[in-house]
Amino acid sequence: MIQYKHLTLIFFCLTSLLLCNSAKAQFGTDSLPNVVLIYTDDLGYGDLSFSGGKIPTPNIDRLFEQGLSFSQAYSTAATCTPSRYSLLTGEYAWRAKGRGVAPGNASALIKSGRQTLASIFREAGYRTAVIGKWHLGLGGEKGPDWNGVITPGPLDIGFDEAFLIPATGDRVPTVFVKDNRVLELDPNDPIAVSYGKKIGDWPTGKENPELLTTKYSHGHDQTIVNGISRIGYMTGGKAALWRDEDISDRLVEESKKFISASKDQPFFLYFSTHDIHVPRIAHERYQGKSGFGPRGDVIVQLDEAVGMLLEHLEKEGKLSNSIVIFSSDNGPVWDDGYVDQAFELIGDHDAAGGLRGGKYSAFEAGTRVPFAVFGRGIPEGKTQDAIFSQIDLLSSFASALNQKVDSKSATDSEDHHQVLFGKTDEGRDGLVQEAIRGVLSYVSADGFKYIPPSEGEAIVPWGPKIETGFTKKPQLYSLMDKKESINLSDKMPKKRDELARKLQTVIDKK
Ligand code: NG6
Ligand code: CA
Repeated sequence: MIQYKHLTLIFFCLTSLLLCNSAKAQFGTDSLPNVVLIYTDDLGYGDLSFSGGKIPTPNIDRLFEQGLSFSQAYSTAATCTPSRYSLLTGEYAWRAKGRGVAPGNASALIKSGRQTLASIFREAGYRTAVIGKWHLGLGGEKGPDWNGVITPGPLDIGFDEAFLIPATGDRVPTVFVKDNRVLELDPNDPIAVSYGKKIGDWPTGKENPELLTTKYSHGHDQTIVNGISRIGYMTGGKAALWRDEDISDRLVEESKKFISASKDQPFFLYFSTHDIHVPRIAHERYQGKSGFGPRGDVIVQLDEAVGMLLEHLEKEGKLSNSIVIFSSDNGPVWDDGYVDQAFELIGDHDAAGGLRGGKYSAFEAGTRVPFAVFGRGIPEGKTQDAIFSQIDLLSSFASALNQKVDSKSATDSEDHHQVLFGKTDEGRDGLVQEAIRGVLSYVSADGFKYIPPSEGEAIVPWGPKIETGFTKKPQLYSLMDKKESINLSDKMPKKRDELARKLQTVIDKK
């Protein structure tokens, strides 16, 4: 006689089989594809030669030309930390305070054990890694212990491996963190970091400008490392300091190692580049190569890095079984704190690709970013015109992998895997963009954009000469008007009110 426990076992086996098979069915064959998410920093909608940029980016263009290129994909915010927070958690960062651009000694913003894009992959049987810029805080309430075990961090939210730039290249400490320790730290030379008072006796940009090889334009006048003054003070950890010129190569090398080590398991790699954030210090072999100054040179470097990754995937026989996603965390910026002539040398290269604003802004260039999906099962050479938000990667991959989404934490992530994989152009109804000062706008699928009245300054007040999009009047634009030049708010009050209501509904969502 079959006993109850046998029945349970049979039932369990059958459901696992079904679940497993349907995960495979979503991807079309019987092995799961590797997924590489290339997440760049401050790369604009028009920065690739694919989209009209003047600096050749043949390797990245390949992803757009031979994959599915999105005309209207968005990061959730016009700065880094909130975009990355939403990308990984599926929750809009503005739902709680303290998720703006994080200082270099911030504590971990994503709670241990929380479901993330990475944990979805891990649960589905993938090896997972983050290699590159983190900028989501590390360590407990007191912040990271740079001389000990740095936890919590990425290893506590779904990543098996981590090789990190803890915050940004322009924030101390300028060291890599491997898994949960500072790499190559000499215990006899401990690191100390401060985001308040000066500590240690290392020179600063403010006191010793004659020591600078790259000058600052605003902010960035604190501890000098490698001839560049940074945000924040540090001392110690000499053996662990990076050389800015080598960052890109190092991240590629670490990624290659991770890819090669993935033998019998599919992998998810979150490859989070330092380029093209400031300070824009390309390796010597790229310096002066673009003809557009340091900003152009790091675009060339970024393109080469992507080329090296693709080549390695190919060499390892893994490219045909991989999906590669390419995007950026926010729009372009020119002078972001260092004198590198980004404005002066821009020539006819339009980094914003005809959109208004840039990084920090409520206008489209703040969050409408390059986005392509390439590889196994993805239509070749097609354009996706549906609106798409990076916040949906979590639910979309969860769906494709038959993983359950914790809707209590990933409150804002919707399953649009059919849009992501180019099977339909029926996407979201609308999405919310976050500019600086927490100003939220709403983009609707029918091609309109609403920016509510706000008090903030019309131009970013601390240096980058970028329009914020803030005025005391409500603004409504048709997105056919690429430059957001004609405010339709008075002409189309019904539409304006409809979008204002929709925005409020998202804000009020519990
Ligand atoms: C700003 C920095 C800017 C950049 C930005 C974060 C100053 C004056 N400006 O505060 O240089 O680091 O933060 O950029 O300090 S992000 O892409 O990581 O969001
Ligand atoms: Ca950024």
